[in-house]
Amino acid sequence: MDRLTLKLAAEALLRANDRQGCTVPAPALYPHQWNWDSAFCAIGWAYIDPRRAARELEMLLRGQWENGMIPHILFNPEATHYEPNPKVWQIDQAPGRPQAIATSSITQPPVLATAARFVLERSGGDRTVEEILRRVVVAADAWHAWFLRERDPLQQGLPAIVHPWESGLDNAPRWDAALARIDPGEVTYTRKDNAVVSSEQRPTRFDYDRYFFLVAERAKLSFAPPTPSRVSFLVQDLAIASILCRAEEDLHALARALGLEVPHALERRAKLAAGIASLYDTTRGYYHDHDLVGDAPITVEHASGFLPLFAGVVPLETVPRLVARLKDPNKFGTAWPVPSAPADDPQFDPRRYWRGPSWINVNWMIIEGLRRASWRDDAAKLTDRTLDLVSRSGFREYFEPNTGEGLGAENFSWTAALVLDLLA
Ligand code: 9WN
Repeated sequence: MDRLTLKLAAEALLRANDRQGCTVPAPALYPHQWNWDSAFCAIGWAYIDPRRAARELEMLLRGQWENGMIPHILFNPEATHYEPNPKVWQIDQAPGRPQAIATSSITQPPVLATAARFVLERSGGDRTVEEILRRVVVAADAWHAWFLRERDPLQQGLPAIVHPWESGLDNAPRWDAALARIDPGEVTYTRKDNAVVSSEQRPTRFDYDRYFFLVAERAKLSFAPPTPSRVSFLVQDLAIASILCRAEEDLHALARALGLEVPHALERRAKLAAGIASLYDTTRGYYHDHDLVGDAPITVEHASGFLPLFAGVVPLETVPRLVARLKDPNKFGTAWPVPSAPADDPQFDPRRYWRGPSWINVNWMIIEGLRRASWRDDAAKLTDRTLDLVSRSGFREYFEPNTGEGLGAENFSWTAALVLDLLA
């Protein structure tokens, strides 16, 4: 596909996946509204129709809980081909849940404010867009505050996740040891994903047993803020910290541009930046996560380790070390970039979801991070290679990093949306 055909096809895909203002990630596999997917989609929509882009973000606000959390899934009652379905989340008794829409009880990486700033900057002063984004500022401010109020039990500027699904990078090897500690017992559940995508490309039964166990645990604990002694899984997630840190900066800029105040955004950003700095391992030369239940660093490497670049918090002297890992053929320098796990990791599985395949949203955040760090040539090369990958294999969910083969769902929305930005 040449670049113009790619652009037209990406636009057509977003239109085809539009469900009255929200873009489903992939109609056959994911028929609801997902949190960070919508933010990435808004970035693509900004090139087609900024009002539609703003609407995508506004649709996410329908799911906000009273405590500020914006959940990872907002359910479409007409779609029944995804599990877990709304009942499994048992949120009917949850304090402060939204009344008008069923949602999951967990969150996802907060890309919302970053996407909103992006949309504003491409909206040409459109009043309707500005009006919607003012509401987004208020909602994002409450959500960001929630992360540091309810999800940072040790007050270290490091938000913790209670479920691998919250990371958005679900079955990344970095969660294996923390999950292995959990004995889920007999969990009964239905899976529908394996009917759409080959099971060798999806999380395993080991993962799903624990995913469903942890969903039930949230309800059992009345959705209370987690502490390491009360929950089975609680991990300080470097990627969330990085994305949130970046989002605070974007929220601050967005609010100012709209004549609003978000007095705590930069303060929160500083706390997060300090938290992220504490996760850099000078001996190994990369950033990592921290397991709060096991009280130990998680030294398993992952592409998420580059996201402090996206936050713009990597010290100048550390950037070359990260870039060297990105280019090393034994680590992240595979034929088709960027593998989610390093090629020399014993857990590296080039066809299985977040354990090896390349994902376009991760590439996009790394490209943005490299640009920020003024590594323009590498950012440009990664952009070209990413576009070549999609031109060759289509708008797939993820890609085999050695062969470039498209894997996972077809017609995947954020792949199309972010291609529109990479082409611009
Ligand atoms: C669970 C929708 C979502 C993405 C996640 C991706 C995948 C869901 C699943 O799909 O997760 O949330 O059922 O596997 O891992 O990042 O938001 O595209």
